[in-house]
Amino acid sequence: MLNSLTRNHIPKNHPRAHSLKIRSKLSDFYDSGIVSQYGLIAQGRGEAFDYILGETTPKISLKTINVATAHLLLSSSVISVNGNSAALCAKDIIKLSKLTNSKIEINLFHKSKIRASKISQLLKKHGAKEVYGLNKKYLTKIPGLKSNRKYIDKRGIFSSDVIFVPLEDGDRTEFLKKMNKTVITVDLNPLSRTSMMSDVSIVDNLVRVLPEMIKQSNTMSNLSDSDLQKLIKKFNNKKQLNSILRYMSKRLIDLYT
Ligand code: PTJ
Repeated sequence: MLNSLTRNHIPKNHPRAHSLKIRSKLSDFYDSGIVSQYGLIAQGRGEAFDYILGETTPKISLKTINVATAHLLLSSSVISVNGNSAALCAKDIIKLSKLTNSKIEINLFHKSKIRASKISQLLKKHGAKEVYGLNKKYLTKIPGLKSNRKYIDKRGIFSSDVIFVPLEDGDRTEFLKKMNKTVITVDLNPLSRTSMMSDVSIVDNLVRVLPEMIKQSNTMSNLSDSDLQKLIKKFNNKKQLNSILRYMSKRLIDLYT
């Protein structure tokens, strides 16, 4: 209630109005039990990096988004959802999953049955038919991973080739790679363990990435499998990460001088 009031009182011409609205939205979803308290901290961490990016999608990231979309269109894929990604982008997650025929699975770091069920309800409200990761009967573990992210669904992440991980920092990517998965991540921090370990690291804000992936999925749906494969083959993630780091460093210097 208080948060909705705050949102209504953000002046339209406030220089940080958009960012404040997103903060307020996340705070509302914290109140309703979708986002964990740590999710609010993660948002602040992301904001700092987004500030350096200039709060727009750099051209470099557009290319990475293109390759990520090619992967989703080409292979059996799952979109992994946590509290923050559900709160920020539930509608777009469903749209993208439909366009790319990807499954949706809830995977939480701060594990909570109630929160998982609320996230599932939110996703279903936006049109998700099936949400994996909730039914204990189908859960198995990522070998070697200690955190709660180890629980994965046999029908979802366990049996899919490409795992799309929006917004997390941790060791899951490394262990998914040990399972021979192709991992696509979205993380504003190019130096996070997740960004460093994944096959396709999108360094950008999830709220901009998903609409772009939806747009690209529509335009790329006519491409043949071999065209999609060519895009993937040409891509070098390490080079992309270096370019984005250089881009961010230059922005910092330009802002200073
Ligand atoms: O819902 P749960 O329990 O699974 O918890 C989810 C969070 C996000 C709280 C959990 O995964 C966590 O603690 O994440 P970290 O370690 O804080 O990492 C979050 C990463 O996401 C950081 O590197 C942030 O820079 C980045 N980030 C935050 N917001 C965004 C983002 N990246 C892209 N888009 C964003 N909007």
